[in-house]
Amino acid sequence: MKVLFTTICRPIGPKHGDGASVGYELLYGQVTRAQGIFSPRAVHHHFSLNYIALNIDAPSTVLQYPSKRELVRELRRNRYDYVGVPFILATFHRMKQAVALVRKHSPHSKVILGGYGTVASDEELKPYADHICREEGVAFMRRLLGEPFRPLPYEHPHIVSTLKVFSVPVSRTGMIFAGLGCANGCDFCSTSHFFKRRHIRLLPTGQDIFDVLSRYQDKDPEVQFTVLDEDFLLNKKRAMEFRDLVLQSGRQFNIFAFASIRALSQYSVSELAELGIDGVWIGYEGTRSGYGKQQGRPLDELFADLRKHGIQVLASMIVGFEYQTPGIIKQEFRGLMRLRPAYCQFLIYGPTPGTPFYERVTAEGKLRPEILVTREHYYKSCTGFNSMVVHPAMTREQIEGMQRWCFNEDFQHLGPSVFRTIRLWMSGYDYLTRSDNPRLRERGHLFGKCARNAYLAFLAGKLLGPNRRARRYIAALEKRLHARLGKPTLKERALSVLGLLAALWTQITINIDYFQHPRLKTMRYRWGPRNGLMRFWGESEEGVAAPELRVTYGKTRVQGWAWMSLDGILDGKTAAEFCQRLKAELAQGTERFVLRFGRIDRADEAGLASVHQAVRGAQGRVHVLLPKGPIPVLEGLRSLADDSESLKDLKLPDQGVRS
Ligand code: B12
Ligand code: SF4
Repeated sequence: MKVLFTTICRPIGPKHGDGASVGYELLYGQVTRAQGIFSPRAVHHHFSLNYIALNIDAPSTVLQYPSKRELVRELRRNRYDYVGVPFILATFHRMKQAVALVRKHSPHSKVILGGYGTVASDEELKPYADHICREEGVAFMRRLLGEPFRPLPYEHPHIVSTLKVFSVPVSRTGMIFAGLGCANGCDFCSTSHFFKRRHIRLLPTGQDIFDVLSRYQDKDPEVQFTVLDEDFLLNKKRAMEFRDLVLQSGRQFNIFAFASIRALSQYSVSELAELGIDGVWIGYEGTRSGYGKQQGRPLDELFADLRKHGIQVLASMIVGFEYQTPGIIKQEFRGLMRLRPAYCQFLIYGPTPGTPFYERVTAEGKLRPEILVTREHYYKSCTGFNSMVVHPAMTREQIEGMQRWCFNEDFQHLGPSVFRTIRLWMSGYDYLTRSDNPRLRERGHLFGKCARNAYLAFLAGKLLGPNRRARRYIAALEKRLHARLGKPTLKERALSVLGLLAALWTQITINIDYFQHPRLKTMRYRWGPRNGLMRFWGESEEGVAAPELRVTYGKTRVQGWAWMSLDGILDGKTAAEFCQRLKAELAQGTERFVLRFGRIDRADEAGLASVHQAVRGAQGRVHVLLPKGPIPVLEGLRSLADDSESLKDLKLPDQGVRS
């Protein structure tokens, strides 16, 4: 049984017939969209596909943004039993194209549709789908493929996206999947109602979160994090458990997360900084929107406190609430500007099927008739950039115009977000380096380091900033940095000239639509060893190395001894499975076991703890044999090692039965 997961095909975007904001990037498409060359940029994959592929047993392939030709090539090259396609409403028409290619070039494959686009009705989706997933995808796929139930937490994929400023890579972000859905149930929210206002904790405990972040950081000490979980900090018990582990470990994380005012108000901002939070996405929405999540600390106080600690805020505001008029929107916008967020997003209050807002406006017959010409046209408009509901005070043009005005004014008024961020680093540096708390002082110095690394952006900012005021502000900020962190070296001066050239080059690439589309990324899971051809095509091995523990098992002829050899990756899940098996063997009456550890590439605390528990629980029947010499990953098992003479004399074969 083989499974292919593929995203919709590139190229996508307004120039290719999609909605104005549709693309591969979050910031550039939906947040800093008015900031042109100053927008930080990062391509985002459809992460759900890697997440699911890693957690099913069947061999699978993930294609991220293939062209039509590349998808057809993959369909022809391998015989897939199932093809999974994720989509959202705005890409419904793209899903149809991808499915048509599957039907034509791999007619025997069963098509599975998943993602938030499946809020569309069965009637609409049935022509394209053999199966529809409207729930958490791993459990669904395992059920569909007849694989046994797997409890949470699942294996976590290693997905890093690179952030670029002026086309130059500046940081790497590890994506963390901590939860799905949200209990807050705001009336317009697709994800909350998709999961029926339940919060599914993909990483149920603070320990689970800590383990995943640590694994990323062990591979790349500089990596930063984005946690995908709708209101990450609402579950205080989990967050505080995570914080305790962070403090004990002495690690410093930099985490961007989604958090409501209500959730944030449960903590002091110092606690948030200790936990590693350096950015939060807050729904500012509107001053009279009245959502429960907006209850908590007064906004001006909370935002000022966050700024002082160097924590960036991405604030999202809604345009098109019934109580709003252009005047009220401007008032609310000015209130938002006073809070000085690093980033702003402005979306139009839009009805998505499955939400209470949709139910209400359809019942009241308020969907704009021109949007409803065809169902597909309506879906294509579900981007947050189209006015879809008849408004008591504003026309469609007015609402969409106000949204554009907000994006532009934000840029003109507060300047490029990259410089707002540098300013926050400076505030964090100034405030935290004076703290009594050594952890926070260390954090302050890290912010100082980030600000110093940003020297190269200033020349471009001073020359190309959006207006005189912004350019003067950038120049003043630069002076402040030089005074606090030191004058630029000759190398830094030279680099800032290169920064300017990179900014100009970025403008050219945008103008001629060059380098604006990602290349295909292919990942294979449980596919067997990569061959030269696969490497030639640039396929990634990440998935092939899915955590697994290889176990060889045999029985010696000497007095009922049995042995098991272990190689590979000893993490919580694989160790738990292995220990179950060991227990079963012991229950069958085998007298004594030798557990021989071979080449263990990685072990985590949960894995080591399971082995400890199993060995201790076996009451002397399991003897542990570790490789000679210091093996850092296995140090946690040192206390179990058995160096007795009887084991040394035991002749264990090199080869065993591969299981
Ligand atoms: C990352 C992200 C992006 C990225 C990546 C593209 C993508 N669609 O994933 C980028 C930045 C490119 C993006 C763009 C857009 N996005 Co977006 N995006 C998200 C975001 C923030 C996270 C999704 C994610 O990766 N979660 C983590 C994974 C593990 O969870 P998951 O996706 O829910 O997947 C689980 C299940 O849903 C299910 N599942 C999902 N897909 C599949 C597929 C199969 C085959 C199966 C079996 C199961 C399955 O299994 C998974 C594991 O349990 C969500 C909001 C959110 N918090 O979820 C919005 C969201 C999906 N985006 C949305 C929108 C509207 C857009 C844009 C149209 C915005 C715009 N104005 O242009 C564009 C469209 C462009 C595009 N390429 O799709 C909406 C969709 C609403 C809807 N009902 O249609 C959401 C829900 C935001 C919102 N709250 O409104 N987005
Ligand atoms: S708090 Fe955010 S994620 Fe939760 S329901 Fe409201 S809008 Fe949706």
